[in-house]
Amino acid sequence: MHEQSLEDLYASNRGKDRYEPTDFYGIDELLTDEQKLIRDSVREWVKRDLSPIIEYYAQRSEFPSSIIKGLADAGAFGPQLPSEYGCGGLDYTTYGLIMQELERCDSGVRSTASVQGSLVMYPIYKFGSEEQRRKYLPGLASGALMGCFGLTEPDHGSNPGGMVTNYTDAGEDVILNGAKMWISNAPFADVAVVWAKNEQGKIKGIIVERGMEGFSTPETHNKWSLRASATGELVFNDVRVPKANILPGVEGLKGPLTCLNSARYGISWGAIGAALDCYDTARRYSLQREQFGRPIGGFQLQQKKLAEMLTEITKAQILNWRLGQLMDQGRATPAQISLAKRNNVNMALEIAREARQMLGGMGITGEYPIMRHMMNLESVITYEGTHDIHLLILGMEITGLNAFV
Ligand code: TGC
Ligand code: FAD
Repeated sequence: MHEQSLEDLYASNRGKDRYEPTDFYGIDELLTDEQKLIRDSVREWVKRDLSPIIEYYAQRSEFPSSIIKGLADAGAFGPQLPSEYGCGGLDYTTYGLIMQELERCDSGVRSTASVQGSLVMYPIYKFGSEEQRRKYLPGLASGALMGCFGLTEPDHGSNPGGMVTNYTDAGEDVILNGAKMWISNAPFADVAVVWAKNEQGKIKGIIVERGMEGFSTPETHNKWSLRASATGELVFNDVRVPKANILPGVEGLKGPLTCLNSARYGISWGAIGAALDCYDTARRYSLQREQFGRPIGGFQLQQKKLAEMLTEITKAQILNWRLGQLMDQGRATPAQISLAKRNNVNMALEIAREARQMLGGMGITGEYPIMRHMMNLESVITYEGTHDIHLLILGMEITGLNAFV
């Protein structure tokens, strides 16, 4: 793929994103004016500044770093956290709507925002000291600092409690050793919220900064999914980290899992965005593409696909509207969030597969976003708890019996 300047990309692709949202059951009437205003402004930003360049960056397997400021200005970094730290001070429904609009364009870009807001800023806000909040949150909200979240290890993915990354006491500092794998934003992150065991074997969160000796972030290459998101490892070789960087407010696996509740919630909205884009693309294509002398949208088999897509999207929209209310009331349970993440991501992936078929050969090209969504969603159904892990979480909720062990 030949090099193209950002100016050329914008000049040749601006205005080509003709996405029209679908709201079959009038969910808009349940949203406040502020929620709709913010959602619409993110939608406009996506159309103007993100859509024209996303395919190019995904094909090159490169994160479009030029969008960081735009993401911050759109309020995508920590919208649900208090404004006194430079964050949005908004409700969880608005947070979800922002994630929906970002993932409508690309799951990788939503990933960058999810990690920053829910997995880096949220733990610093929730479990950090006041000094840590003031030191990091304003920079993270403005995009001056970017962060990543290190939980998964080469030998501990679904079972993060088995982690081996650890630190030992060294006076004013601790010495951190180990490695994290599959870490979104790692290659360019300025700070990493890392979960590691202390000498008592208890999991603690610790803020590691780029430049600390012995800390490196090699990039993971050859991904067929989330190509516009940078993924990497976090490697700690006797890294000396000040004790002041340990998050004082939590101990144990519930620390990272509490952050995952917020991020999984955002994903459940993001997935609807990806599904809406696939549905909208397939619907419009079906009206333009003619075979056997008429638009393929006139054939019953294609209508069945569209009708089922609309049904599943509508069910997910209603589910999420209610989940947003529960989040805002502080009543959403981890199992309720698991249900939404699991259902909505699977729904989006199935819609992407069906929509891809509706476009025939054109569906596999970068002329349309569907194949990119489909490949992205293979990661989304795996990270933040796999499809099967969320089923087991629900199974435990229903029966009270733990099927993990
Ligand atoms: P278990 O014994 O069940 O629980 C250990 C402690 O954690 C508490 N807990 C939770 N707390 C808050 N929220 C939740 N959702 C919680 N689930 C469990 C639990 O009460 C207990 O607390 P305490 O005080 O008794 O110690 O844990 P387990 O070892 O049996 O494991 C089960 C579990 C839940 C960890 C597993 O089911 C799981 O969720 N695995 C998935 C791992 C995962 O999601 N990793 C995600 C890595 S980050 C990522 O993918 C980011 S991608 C970002 C992007 O690019 O968008
Ligand atoms: P495994 O845990 O090895 O699972 C393999 C298979 O076994 C899965 O199908 C799983 O469902 C199944 N399985 C596991 N246990 C059970 C069981 N008890 N019963 C039945 N089936 C089971 N992690 C981070 O910490 N930070 C990040 O920023 C991050 N970003 C990511 C970005 C990408 C693109 C990807 C792909 C992953 C990312 N992850 C991140 C890691 C992600 O959370 C893990 O990949 C995920 O939790 C699954 O772990 P695993 O890949 O080790 O699979």
